[in-house]
Amino acid sequence: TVNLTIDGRKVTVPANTTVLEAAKKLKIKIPTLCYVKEINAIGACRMCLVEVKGNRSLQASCVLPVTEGMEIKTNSPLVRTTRRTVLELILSNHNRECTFCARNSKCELQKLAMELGVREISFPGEAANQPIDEGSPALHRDGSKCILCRRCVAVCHQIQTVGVIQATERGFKTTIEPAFGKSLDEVACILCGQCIHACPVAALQEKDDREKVWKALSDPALHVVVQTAPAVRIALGEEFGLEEGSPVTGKMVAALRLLGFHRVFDTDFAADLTIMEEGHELLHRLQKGGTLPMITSCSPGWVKFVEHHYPNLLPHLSSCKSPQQMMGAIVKTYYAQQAAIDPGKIYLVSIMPCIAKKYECNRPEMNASGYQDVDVVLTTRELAQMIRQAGICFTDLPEEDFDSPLGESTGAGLIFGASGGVTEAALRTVVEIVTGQEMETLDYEEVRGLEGIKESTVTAGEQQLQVAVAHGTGNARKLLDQIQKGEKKYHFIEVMACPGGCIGGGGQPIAPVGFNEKREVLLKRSEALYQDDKRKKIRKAHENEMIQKLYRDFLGSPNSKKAKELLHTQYCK
Ligand code: HC1
Ligand code: SF4
Repeated sequence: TVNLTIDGRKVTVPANTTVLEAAKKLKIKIPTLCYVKEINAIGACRMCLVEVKGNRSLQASCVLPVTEGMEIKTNSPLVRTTRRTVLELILSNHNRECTFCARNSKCELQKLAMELGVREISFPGEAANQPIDEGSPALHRDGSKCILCRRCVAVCHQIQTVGVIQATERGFKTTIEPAFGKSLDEVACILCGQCIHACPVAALQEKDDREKVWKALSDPALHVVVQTAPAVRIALGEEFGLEEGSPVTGKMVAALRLLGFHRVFDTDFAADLTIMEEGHELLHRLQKGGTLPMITSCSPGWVKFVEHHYPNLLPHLSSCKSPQQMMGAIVKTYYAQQAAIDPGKIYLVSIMPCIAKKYECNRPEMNASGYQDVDVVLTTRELAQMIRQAGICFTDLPEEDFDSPLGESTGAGLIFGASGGVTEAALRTVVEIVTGQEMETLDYEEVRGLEGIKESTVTAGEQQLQVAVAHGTGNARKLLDQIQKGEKKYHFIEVMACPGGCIGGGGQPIAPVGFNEKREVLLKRSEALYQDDKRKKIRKAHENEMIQKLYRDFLGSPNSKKAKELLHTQYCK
């Protein structure tokens, strides 16, 4: 251990600790912008400067290791003036349209300017002319707001191992962008949106689609239907000041009705349907010697990752569409028939925790109903914005239920939102089909939690099923590489592109940066899903009566010709 003094207080920390982390132990807050523990300790923004006794220049505390007897000052006149100057320099080159910025009141730069008491900027200077990139189907990248902290670069390279953004040029011309100044749609970006969560400002955002939805809602010719993903209901409350992991399902449904949606359906229903299709697909592959392991296909960022980076593994992906797209195909066929509504007049909006869903709904093959199956996707954040805009007092709303029939769901569909949930939901159905017996326990603890790669062996009759779960494409890459080298053999693999699964999706309320802090939030959100699952009367997809009715009245059986046409898809290299 090492003993040092910070602001006159003694502290003992393990060797290799940085001064920044040592100060945290004393609850002394040193401001940072570029720092993310473990993945981005680069001392680039200089906000964390401190005075070190015996040293003439100030040092960046995020990269300064502690030494025995060190004496640090974090709040001396020199530190205060210098930090303010550094912040003013950053601000002088930042597009300061705070009043109408998407991150207004949730911006780390704005907060720091407030905390350090900046009232004017002494360097009006010339602002670098940074471009706006609107080429991406789901992301909006505004270089004029970028503060060059490189947190997005760290996440894209190190956590997601996609690596499509980096610093180009030098000095005043430095820009964070894809190579050769390309647009994000010209490189292999998977649209996971994890860079949005990393960004302290609003240089990265989802494409704003709210106006399309307002327009549809005020069009008397349209029947406007909405579906909500499993992970939205346990995060939306955060946008209204509720604690992380507060389930707000009933209030969310009430808010959607107040916004004017004619029907409020639940993507959980479609997740149950996915289990029926995907479970039978797995059984078929097991029995007929099909391609194994079968890998889940409901996360569009993950599908895009395989298409770009592992095209030879595409036959492993389940041919099932994602629940969001299955819902689209069912709304514009079955529901349209039942409700006697022209499917051409149905406008289907999805509320998703995901950025890549905006791209998925526009994939050209996603029109099995004869229409675009899902018309537009809003993120959890965009929905919250619409609720605020409509003047709805969210926390005071009563609890309301989803509409029938496509609002009926089970615990299986619900837990899709957390990493491991699809696997657990699939096992609850597949094992029962194979054994023909009710299972004793429905909880597969081994596939829950935030471990990067989870494995389990499950007995299904005579068969031992080897399953694996990965979340975040960096973890998935490790798993795929082991499979390609023949080091690992599995029957079923679940991958979600975002760390934590959909609960950590790029469209969710902005969570704190730093992996421990974020981990806490993800754990609370997933706990909320598992608690809700426990409370559900029905927890197995095949026991969903509305799903049974859908097969009886419309689809026939799982993987029938009609089900294949409407609910399955193919991928492109
Ligand atoms: Fe997901 Fe899914 S779980 S992909 O994370 O399979 O977005 O929540 O809606 O489609 O159900 C997202 C969540 C979501 C689909 C389902
Ligand atoms: Fe990288 Fe994902 Fe951001 Fe694309 S969306 S730049 S893949 S982090």
